[in-house]
Amino acid sequence: MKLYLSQISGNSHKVRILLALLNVAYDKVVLDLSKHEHKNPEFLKINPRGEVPVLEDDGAVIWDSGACLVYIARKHGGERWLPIAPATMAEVMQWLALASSEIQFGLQYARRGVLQGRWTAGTLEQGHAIGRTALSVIEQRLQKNDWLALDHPTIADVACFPYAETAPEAKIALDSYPNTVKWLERCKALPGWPAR
Ligand SMILES: N[C@@H](CCC(=O)N[C@@H](CS)C(=O)NCC(=O)O)C(=O)O
Repeated sequence: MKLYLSQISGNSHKVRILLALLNVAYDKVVLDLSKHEHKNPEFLKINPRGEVPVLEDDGAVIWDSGACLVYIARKHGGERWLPIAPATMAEVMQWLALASSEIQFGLQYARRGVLQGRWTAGTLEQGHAIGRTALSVIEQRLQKNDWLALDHPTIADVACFPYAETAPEAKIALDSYPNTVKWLERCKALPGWPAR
């Protein structure tokens, strides 16, 4: 298995987390986004979106962090990380949807703007408004539950973790989200959970 990633990328971090939790060996190809290596013609043949992460395995090429999580969970995670019963699978997938909508367009893009000065998808204020929607949804769920989708950790938690953790880098303090802070710690305490 080969993972194309960048060190700063929260989406790459999601895939690294699941591979580490499941103890799956893989080779890393680290791209330097500041040198636009993800826009090289060679890489665009692998991912026409010109983004990391991308996973290659057994002839399959999978781009998008959510798709990578689904692939790894189904291949290596048994029933635990992505169950296949209709209702439970859907409950997990709704959090992957949050990760690729409000979390990406709010928390991820506000962080990118703050750290890299790139504001291609709205202002800091707009990013904060969308990002706070994501954090409120997470916070509300965690008021009565330890994990996002089910009563144990799943790829829902992995998908939502990185940009919730880095919200302060997007200038969103987590003080107003105490259950989210506890959940971040709970995630990091899982055996094998890798540092950023
Ligand atoms: N929805 C995609 C988003 C991927 C994405 O935004 N990747 C960033 C790094 S975290 C990237 O490669 N950005 C390239 C760019 O901004 O030009 C996913 O979940 O994988």
